[in-house]
Amino acid sequence: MVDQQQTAVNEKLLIDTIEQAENILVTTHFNIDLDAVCSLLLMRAILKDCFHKKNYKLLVREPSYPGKMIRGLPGAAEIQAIPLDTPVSLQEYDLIIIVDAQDASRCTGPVEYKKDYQRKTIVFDHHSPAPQFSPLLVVNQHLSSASEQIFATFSDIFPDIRTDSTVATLTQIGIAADTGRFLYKDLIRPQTFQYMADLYAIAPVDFELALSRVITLTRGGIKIVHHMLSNLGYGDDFAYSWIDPEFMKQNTFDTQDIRTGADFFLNMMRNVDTISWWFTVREHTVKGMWKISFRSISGKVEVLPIAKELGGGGHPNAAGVEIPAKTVHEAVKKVLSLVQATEMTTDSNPLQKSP
Ligand SMILES: [Mn+2]
Repeated sequence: MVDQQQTAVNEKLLIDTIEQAENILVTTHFNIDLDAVCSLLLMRAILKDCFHKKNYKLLVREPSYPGKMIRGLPGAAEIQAIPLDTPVSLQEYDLIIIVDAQDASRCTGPVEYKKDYQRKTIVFDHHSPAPQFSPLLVVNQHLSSASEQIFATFSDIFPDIRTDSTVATLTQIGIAADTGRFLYKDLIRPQTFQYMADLYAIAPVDFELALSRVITLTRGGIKIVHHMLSNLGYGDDFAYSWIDPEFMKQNTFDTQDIRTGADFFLNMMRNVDTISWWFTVREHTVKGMWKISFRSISGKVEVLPIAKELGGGGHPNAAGVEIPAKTVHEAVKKVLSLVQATEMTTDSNPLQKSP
């Protein structure tokens, strides 16, 4: 965030810890996105080229191998996808690097993340920090993306990576993906564009092609969008919708259908009439839990406070939370009643305010 104070990175601790580590695990949140993938692969490039490490593992918690999203990215073949319910032993690693997530709860699934593991964990992130998690080191200057954070940190320490085409490609894609192609002002600083200009000169990325990995809507996804449109409801300046589990049972969707459909719907609402913010509800992989996603147009209202109120987190204009409820309708009602009780705060930038 632009106005957030930038904390200096403890470079000595970072370098010493990585140098001393023999077995390194690099992991990220479930439901991986392009920033998470690019961050993983940036860490791979840095561990190999700058630290000459051979014993590292890149792990994502996904039910199926996220082939399409990662295909063609340098190093992608080394990413291992392990289903959520498969145990992973964290004991064998002497360093765990978490990228693009605040804490281990979004990375390790049901596997218990013991307290001692926090002391051998380094986090590279750009979300608001999780207060209950205290790793050895958190590198988070609230930049546009975890990819930008990793590049910013290591290009300071190892200037040579600024001219590396693998690093240039991954950093640009991670930044472009997480800023929604530079749409979200809270995430972007002049330095972000400076990096983009310098890195584009090293390796020009075809952004339409690179981002088509994530914004493509599958045919199943279109059915989900259609369903969500039929459930659309409105408040005074907001809209909401949900995915009915009954509808899911009547159809056969894969994870890509659900992800691309739900994301497409969330992005589409940005362009609807006088809507300032919106939320969607869908079933979580954990039974009885519901995934609430909030979005708002920057300069109008912030949705982070309401997500926090429910126990979640994220960014001012893009936040989320998982809540327990018996039915999807109960989950929607829970959010709606909280909305009535909460005054939505307005962003501070007057130039962006709606008339
Ligand atoms: Mn990210």
